[in-house]
Amino acid sequence: MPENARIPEWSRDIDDSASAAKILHGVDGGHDGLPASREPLSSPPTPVRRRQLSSEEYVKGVLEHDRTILARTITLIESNAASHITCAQDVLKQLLPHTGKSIRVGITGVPGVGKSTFIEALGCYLCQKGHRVAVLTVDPSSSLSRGSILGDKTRMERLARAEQCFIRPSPSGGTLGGVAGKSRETILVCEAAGFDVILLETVGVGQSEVTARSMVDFMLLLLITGAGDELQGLKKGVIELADALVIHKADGENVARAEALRSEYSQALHYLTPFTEGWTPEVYTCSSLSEKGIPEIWDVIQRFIIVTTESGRFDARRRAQNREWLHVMLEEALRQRFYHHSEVARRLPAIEQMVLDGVLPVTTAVRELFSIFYATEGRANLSAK
Ligand SMILES: Nc1nc2c(ncn2[C@@H]2O[C@H](COP(=O)(O)OP(=O)(O)OP(=O)(O)O)[C@@H](O)[C@H]2O)c(=O)[nH]1
Ligand SMILES: [Mg+2]
Repeated sequence: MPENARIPEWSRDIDDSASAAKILHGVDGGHDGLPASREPLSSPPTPVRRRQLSSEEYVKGVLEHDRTILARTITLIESNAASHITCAQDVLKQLLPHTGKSIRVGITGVPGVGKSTFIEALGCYLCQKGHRVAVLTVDPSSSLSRGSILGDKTRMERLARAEQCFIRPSPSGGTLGGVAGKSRETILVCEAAGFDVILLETVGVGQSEVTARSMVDFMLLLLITGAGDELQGLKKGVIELADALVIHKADGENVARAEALRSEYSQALHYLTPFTEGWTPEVYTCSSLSEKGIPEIWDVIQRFIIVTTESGRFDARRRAQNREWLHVMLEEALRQRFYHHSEVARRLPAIEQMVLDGVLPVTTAVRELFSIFYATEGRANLSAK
């Protein structure tokens, strides 16, 4: 048995105190509809120390489709330790010319709508067709829903075993550029490793689908019957983010209800503004259990890619997404720098109190804080020269 063979490929191999990916203890049972286990789950494995690779070794491994090195590269990218950031940026820079050649698909919907099961069905179908599929999750809430790794590994059991598939649980925790910053870079690394379809699962209950939308080419919204719009968190804006709607779990006794809901949403779509210019979203039904409707959804995605590539929308969107990413990262960096500035942090509570007591106007408080920031920033810059 090769060394570390029993260690999952997503486990951390470097000092992870600064890592964005936190591996949580499993839950004892009852999670996610799974039966309670009699045996308590064992403690997480002791982190293994492996030799840190050079940036050339990371790049070579990824380009040669080495799954272990791919996983280690993502771990490196998720780390916020200064020494790792330098190496990660070097690796990314070298990988950049090999990225961008995949179809990036976002899958969203409320918890329990069947996103993971759908990804398993679509992913297996794509692997059979010869595609290489990477599955990532953008789920800022995953630190709260303990055990999501366990849940997804169980939902995607068949896909997880497929040679042409790579599943990566999401990082959690506030980091520079947030979870999204890391997910975007993870997409790039997976593309460089030859994955031509990226499936991004995100829970559709808030900001996360907006974030996911800014990373993908095509967005799929899963819906189920009997949940009611309110339950599905379906504000007009969420539906408007989607390039296609799917009434999921259209099997057994649910087929007729799913069909009725499909025509209801088809009507509703007439009143909404499509997210992608030149593309009219439609509503489909499918079942991941029976796999009925899965190939048709892939056909829709392919048609979308052809239509938007011909119109130039595809490239324009990717460019706009990169611009947005740059500015999101810049804003985050500025914010971090400001709030972590020692003098600002020291003086902020008193100034805040004066605002609360009504003795200092907010605009004056902002100006004062900025002059504190600039005064010492300037000195720091001068002394660095
Ligand atoms: N009948 C039927 N049940 C399904 C189908 N797909 C998923 N389910 C069931 O729906 C439940 C939730 O499935 P998941 O795939 O975990 O849902 P999810 O949207 O990923 O959930 P979260 O990750 O918690 O947000 C499971 O019990 C599945 O077995 C389907 O096509 N038909
Ligand atoms: Mg899921």
